[in-house]
Amino acid sequence: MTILFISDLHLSPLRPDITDCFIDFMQNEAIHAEKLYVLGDLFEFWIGDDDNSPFNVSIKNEFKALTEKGVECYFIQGNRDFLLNKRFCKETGVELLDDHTVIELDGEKVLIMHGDTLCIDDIKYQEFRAKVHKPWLQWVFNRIPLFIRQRIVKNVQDKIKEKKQTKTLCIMDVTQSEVERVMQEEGVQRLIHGHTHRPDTHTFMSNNKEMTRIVLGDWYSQGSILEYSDKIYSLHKKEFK
Ligand code: LP5
Ligand code: MN
Repeated sequence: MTILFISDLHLSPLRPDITDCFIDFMQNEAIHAEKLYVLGDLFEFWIGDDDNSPFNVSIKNEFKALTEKGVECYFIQGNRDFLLNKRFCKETGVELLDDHTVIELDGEKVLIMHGDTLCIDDIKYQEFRAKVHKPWLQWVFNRIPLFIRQRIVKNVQDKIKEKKQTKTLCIMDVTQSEVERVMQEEGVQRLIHGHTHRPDTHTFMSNNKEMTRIVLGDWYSQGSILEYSDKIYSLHKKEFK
């Protein structure tokens, strides 16, 4: 049994190297897996399920091909594709999961999430997140013509870019007390997430229990995949061709 986890690919037509690596991964690695979990930020930005650009259609086709071959695919929204929703899933056979989802692997409960909600010291981001997750705002946004949505996103992105550059790396990492709180609340000793782009495996003690937090890597300069096979987790890179 092989289960794969990926996140933070930030796919866009501007980065054909990432896209090629992703397609190679889907067609030659994921196809042999039992399940594929995408833990958010698959896309650089997802503007809405009605954006059927040739690029988006080509990515959807990769998922469709996989699910039709019997590979179960699951998706958790990231901070860049929080507008990816039911229609994408219907078109591809992918199942949308809640941001905090507990799965069971060989009898062990494992919490999976994107990871942005763990960065609670990044107060400005958390305020921004709360705003863009308001269902009424998303409802309104989804009904604005596509080309206007694209302009809005571009404007907000430009505004945010300046603000992000003033933040410290520490503020943009997870807050350890929040990690422990969430893991205790969900009753798990293993957590897998992305978002921070700092691939690693952290082990620590909390309430006299050994906890493990596995962080997935981004795909900016190579692919990054977590594989669970024969009860072993391994984080590996996939070179761009
Ligand atoms: O992904 P990464 O690592 O680059 O940065 C994230 C945080 N940034 C984001 C922003 C998104 O990438 C881009 C979003 C464009 C949104 C368009 C919105 C359209 C409206 C939709 C309505 C339903 O997620 C970054 C974190 C970093 O992770 C690490 O955790 O720090 O957060 C920021 O930089 C955000 C700023 O701190 C807050 C800026 C507030 C700007 C307010 C603009 C007005 C928004 C109005 C929304 C309606
Ligand atoms: Mn993210």
